[in-house]
Amino acid sequence: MAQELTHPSVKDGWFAEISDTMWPGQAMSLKVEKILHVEKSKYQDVLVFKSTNYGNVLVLDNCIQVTERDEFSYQEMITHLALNSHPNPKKALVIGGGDGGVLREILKHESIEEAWLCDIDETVIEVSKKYLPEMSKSYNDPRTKIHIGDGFKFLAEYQNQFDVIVTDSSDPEGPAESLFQKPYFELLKNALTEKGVITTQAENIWLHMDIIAKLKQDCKSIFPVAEYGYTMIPTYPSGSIGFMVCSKDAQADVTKPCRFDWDDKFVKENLKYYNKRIHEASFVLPTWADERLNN
Ligand code: SPM
Repeated sequence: MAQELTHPSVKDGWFAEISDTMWPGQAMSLKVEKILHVEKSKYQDVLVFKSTNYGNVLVLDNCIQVTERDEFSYQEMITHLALNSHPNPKKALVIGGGDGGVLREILKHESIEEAWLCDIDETVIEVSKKYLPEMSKSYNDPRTKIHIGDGFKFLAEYQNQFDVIVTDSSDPEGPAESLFQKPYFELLKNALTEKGVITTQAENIWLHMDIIAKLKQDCKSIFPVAEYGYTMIPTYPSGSIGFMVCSKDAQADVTKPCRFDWDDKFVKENLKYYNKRIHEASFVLPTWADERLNN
């Protein structure tokens, strides 16, 4: 009989997400039904487990990346806030995002001719294909192009190429730290076409205001338009996560969709979180956060 898998973050049938630096003194716990996969990839610790109430869960370096139950909130918002802020996106790129969820969302836009994904860790892609089939289904789409490698290096080779770039990174400690710094945003800008738009995951207002304020300041010094919006998601620390949305077009107002090509039937069948009203509402911040970020 195969031996049951174990992992140091799972004790007495519960997974606990502990980080003394990113969310000190608090931890998200999920009840584990079965550990499905444990691996040290070339870059990180990879864990997949079946939870009792949130479906399959992908954890990298002890941080929850996605659960099958609430992933749509993050993937739809990080993608459609950017794509619907561009007048006619044809070529899009995801940096990170190996689970395939952002790719799936990009391909919901009919105008998209090519959707590129650059992730450094092939193991994440392979594990997602096996345990997160609904997220990774777009790897079979003929418009998808995959590059395994470092996002920073990949971007440096492209100029004026992509209409939209989504950075679906992990948190700014360890390997993803450089993806929160100014030189990375310079590269993003150079890789964009004339009216290009980017989004990047931008952490939580309750926990990471200093990181977000610095990010916004840096983005503002590079892009004429940079706005912070957020979404609700129960399994990320403190229940929400933000996005920085930037445009190269000084006339763009990314807080409102500049187009919305889907009819009601498409929305009902394909979108569970994003809609026109939530696009606008996601940029309305609580007073204390608004004062810090927008004044
Ligand atoms: N495609 C989804 C991948 C998620 N990318 C990482 C988001 C990081 C969120 N920070 C908090 C993570 C702690 N659970």
